[in-house]
Amino acid sequence: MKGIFKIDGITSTNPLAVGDNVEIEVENMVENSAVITAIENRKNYINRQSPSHKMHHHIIAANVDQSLLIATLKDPKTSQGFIDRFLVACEAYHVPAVLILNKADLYKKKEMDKYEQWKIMYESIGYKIILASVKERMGVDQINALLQNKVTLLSGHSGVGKSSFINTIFPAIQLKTQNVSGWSGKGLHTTTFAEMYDLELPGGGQIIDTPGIREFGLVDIAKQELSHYFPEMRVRLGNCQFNNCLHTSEPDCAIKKALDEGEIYADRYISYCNILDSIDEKVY
Ligand SMILES: Nc1nc2c(ncn2[C@@H]2O[C@H](COP(=O)(O)OP(=O)(O)OP(=O)(O)O)[C@@H](O)[C@H]2O)c(=O)[nH]1
Ligand SMILES: [Mg+2]
Ligand SMILES: [Zn+2]
Repeated sequence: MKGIFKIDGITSTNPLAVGDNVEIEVENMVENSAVITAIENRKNYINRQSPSHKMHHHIIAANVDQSLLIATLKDPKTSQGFIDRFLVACEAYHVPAVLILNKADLYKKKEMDKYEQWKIMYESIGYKIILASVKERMGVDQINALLQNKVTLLSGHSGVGKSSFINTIFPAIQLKTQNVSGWSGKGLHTTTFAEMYDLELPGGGQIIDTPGIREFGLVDIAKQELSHYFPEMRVRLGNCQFNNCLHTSEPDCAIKKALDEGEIYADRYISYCNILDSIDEKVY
């Protein structure tokens, strides 16, 4: 890369991200080397707080058509809080999201009950949720069908099977994967950088494998905006008495009313409150 790029005026730990379209200048024909001279404007991107510098952003990927969040209910366990944070980021950046619950082969009654509960809840909000076992090739064709002609971002904790999924649909790639037995909770972080692969599908398409993420630190979302990124709240916002309602203790709040009437799931509302509490309002 030539010089320093400042994109969208944000401080990013990686100015160039997977999925970026760039202009290059060939430097040396013999060595086949080139320098990146410009990054084209992004259609969208997904970013999160850099785990090492809270003030910096890390762009996970740019120019994506959809994101698949791979979650697991066992080895490792993905919490609803993590899922909801990820969904909020996807809503904020206008990236359609699909939930995959992988490792179904390991699920017993407890996990299956949770899946059934999540299925009803997330589908009522408008998110597709697919039960899968990459190991047993269950759900894989259904996921594959979503990938045609699209740029898809794969995300999730370390060890949930992101790279294994790509290996299953595209045996020619054979990415490194690692057993999670003796799981420490921290993850093995087998994949260390994001990489895009062309899919051998009739309609084309690309898939981006990413390193596992432990926490999803949201950036650039103000408290006032947050409910816009919960689809079930977004449709009801016009009915709150105050247009700056945070839906916590204000009178005549349409969200609290929907919650009381069972039209908004308590677990989603809890996620909302937790995220709301975690947003530090920037002081200008
Ligand atoms: N039982 C079971 N194990 C699976 C399944 N899918 C993947 N695994 C195993 O889970 C372990 C971790 O898989 P990876 O594909 O390396 O996970 P990853 O999400 O790419 O992890 P990072 O690269 O660290 O982010 C491997 O041992 C896989 O064989 C599944 O459906 N069932
Ligand atoms: Mg991996
Ligand atoms: Zn309200």
